[in-house]
Amino acid sequence: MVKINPSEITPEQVYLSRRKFMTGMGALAVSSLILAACGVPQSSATSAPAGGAEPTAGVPDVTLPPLTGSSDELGAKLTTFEAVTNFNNFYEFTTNKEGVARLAQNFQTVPWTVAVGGLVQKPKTYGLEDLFKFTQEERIYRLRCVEAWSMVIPWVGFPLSKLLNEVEPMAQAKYVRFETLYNPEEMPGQKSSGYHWPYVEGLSLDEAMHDLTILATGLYGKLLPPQDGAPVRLVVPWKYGFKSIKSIVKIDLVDEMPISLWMAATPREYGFWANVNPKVPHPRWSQATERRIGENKRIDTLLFNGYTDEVASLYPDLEDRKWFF
Ligand SMILES: Nc1nc2c(c(=O)[nH]1)N[C@H]1C(S)=C(S)[C@@H](COP(=O)(O)O)O[C@H]1N2
Ligand SMILES: [Mo]
Repeated sequence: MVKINPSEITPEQVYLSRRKFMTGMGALAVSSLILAACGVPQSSATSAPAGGAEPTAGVPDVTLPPLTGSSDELGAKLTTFEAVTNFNNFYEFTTNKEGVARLAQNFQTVPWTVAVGGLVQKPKTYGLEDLFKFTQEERIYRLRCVEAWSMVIPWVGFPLSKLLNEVEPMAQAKYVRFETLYNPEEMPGQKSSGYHWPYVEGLSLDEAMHDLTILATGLYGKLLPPQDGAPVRLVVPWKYGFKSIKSIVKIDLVDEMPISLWMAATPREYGFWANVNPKVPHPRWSQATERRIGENKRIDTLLFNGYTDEVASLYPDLEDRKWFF
């Protein structure tokens, strides 16, 4: 088992102890969450209190897989937990990457629901406890931001395909549309009129069903901190980071290509597909190289962010620029 320094759990303790529901069963379930996040086996903390109170809605009782890896499959070492949780893009809070963690620290992510609907046979609203019924696994992925920096992040989550199979997409469903929470009271960036809130992203159904596409619930063996998209966010490692939408409340199966927040804001710069390609520059800068956060040297950007073997079959004609921007 990985040894975890007590100071490392502080962010979750702070973030969880603030929850307004922390009374009765809620408090018990949350303390078991903290134990789970520390990789400590759960025992009495999970048992129901005398009196048979109803479990507080939305409070998951989970054991996350502890961190096992130290590098990606190409040998690149993990970006530090410190950097992954203090250098963020989450425009709902601020466009200042170093300021997101502080502004997001009170963000209420429990209870939470994700409404899955549209062109499906069995629409379902998932509470957190439902999301944690899917087996949670560690996935170490490169995250390549369109701004030409990157990280190597040990996510915890599960393939989106498992959830989509449960709701049974209809034959007419061709795309999946994702939406972030809209709540300007908690997310001050949403008071700015510069963007069409809420944040929206989309994938083709084939992309959404690909095994590399996950819904992440944690990183570094712990629950996601708010700044990284708690309680559940998408991770699509072969696309630019902006596709990996955070703090999802709605997933719809649709027949037309969704218009993402970035397509609506700057269509000339941000297309739907947004697959990483070093040879297709952003209109304002090159995508040939990137800076790994925590390192000084620039490294070459890889086609599909290094996942070509896994995903090339999704894109029949790789010479077609439409896949990239
Ligand atoms: N809702 C929402 N999701 C979002 C963003 C955002 O501003 N809002 N930023 C995106 C961008 S540009 C990137 S690079 C990644 C950053 O994820 P991280 O902060 O966890 O590294 O989140 C993506 N998901
Ligand atoms: Mo990004």
